[in-house]
Amino acid sequence: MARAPKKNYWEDALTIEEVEVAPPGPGEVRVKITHTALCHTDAFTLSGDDAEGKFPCILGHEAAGVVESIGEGVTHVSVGDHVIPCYQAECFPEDQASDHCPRCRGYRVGKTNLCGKIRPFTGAGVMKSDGASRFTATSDGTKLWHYMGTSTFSQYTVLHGESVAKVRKDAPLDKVNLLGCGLATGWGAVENTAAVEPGSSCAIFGLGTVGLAVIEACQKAGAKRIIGVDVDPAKFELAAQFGATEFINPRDAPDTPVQKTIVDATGGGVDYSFECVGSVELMRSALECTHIGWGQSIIIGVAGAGQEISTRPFQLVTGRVWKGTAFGGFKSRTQVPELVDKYMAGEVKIDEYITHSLPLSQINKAFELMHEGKSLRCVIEMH
Ligand code: NAD
Ligand code: AHE
Ligand code: ZN
Repeated sequence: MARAPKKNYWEDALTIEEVEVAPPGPGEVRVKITHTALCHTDAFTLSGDDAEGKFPCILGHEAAGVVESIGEGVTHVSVGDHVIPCYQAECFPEDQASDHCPRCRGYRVGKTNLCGKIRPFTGAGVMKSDGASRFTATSDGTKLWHYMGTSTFSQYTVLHGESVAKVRKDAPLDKVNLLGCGLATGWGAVENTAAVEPGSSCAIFGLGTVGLAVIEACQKAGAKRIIGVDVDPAKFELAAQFGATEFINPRDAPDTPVQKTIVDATGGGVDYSFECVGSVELMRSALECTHIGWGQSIIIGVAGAGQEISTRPFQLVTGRVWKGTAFGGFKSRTQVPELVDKYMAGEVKIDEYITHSLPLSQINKAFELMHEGKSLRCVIEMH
């Protein structure tokens, strides 16, 4: 449990406490979480940088598990189904048919994967049916906020039905949990948001799990040059295994802006760049290292409350495009099961992103490893 924000999130990150998890309300699903991983966003929120962070709460959003019980009206999953919680919910066809919310029109025609039905409630840390939390700390009766509509750092959690993707039972839950965030995001940023074409040049800023997933997808898309940028050179060897063709450590040339280094090395700039760190300064570099006239830069990293991006408008006037992506543009409930199929068919990597596996009792160790840059994904065994 995250009782309060901590700037130094890696120092005794969470308390491990007994929590009462209420039965699912109408349209809700209670899930036994078998495995969850840490994503950088959990640390970001714990650090207090998240404008939407609410405490005390139960963090976690990259998980898999088994349906334990369902609330009234739930028909798309049954007890015993294997599922992946999805922080980007996806409403049901009947919602879209009736223009349930102002976003439905764009959602139906594929202009966005951001479903507006559940998002206000996941942002507020409560369930839609009654505006309340399902978590209570046993020790002192404190109500705990939900996080991202998932709260997977709990052995049981309650989800909106719209946030529950049913997956095939032969898929290993200790692997496919990574599809709940980082991998889907990186792959989708390349395939859906940028739509990288064969022969392209790409620069990836930040070679953590998300950045490596971007590299994997760039290689699959046929990109010819894949430039990995990181301040930790230990990441370069790994990035090469995922498909990066060359590397830049901005600290090697502290007096030269990294965008200049890339523009010079590529005869004018890359076709596509991806920011996978969450630094507004790097977001500017990522935009400005793309080619005049057509370069596209995709923001994936999440920046702290109050921070803003800037560039000379001339960068955009002259044809560069700034885009962002949430969950890689995938519609979650329907497309996550397709990603599971791809993994089972050997078309995408997952195992290679899992560097550590720890029991729930050692979850704070996972935050330390992340802070030290020693892990990609650390999977927590929840039972
Ligand atoms: P991570 O901690 O595993 O990786 C971050 C990488 O960035 C590390 O390799 C680190 O060495 C590198 N780095 C740090 N500062 C740098 C700098 N100044 N220049 C170059 N490299 C630098 O994180 P992750 O889990 O891969 O997540 C990456 C970012 O993506 C985070 O901001 C996270 O919150 C965000 N995210 C966004 C979405 C989305 O849907 N938009 C989904 C998942 C994660
Ligand atoms: N709450 C933050 C923004 C956090 C954010 O942008 N989250 C990403 C997912 S990070 C997953 O690891 C996202 O998908 N955002 C879109 C959404 O609907 O949440 C803030 O700045 O307030
Ligand atoms: Zn995440």
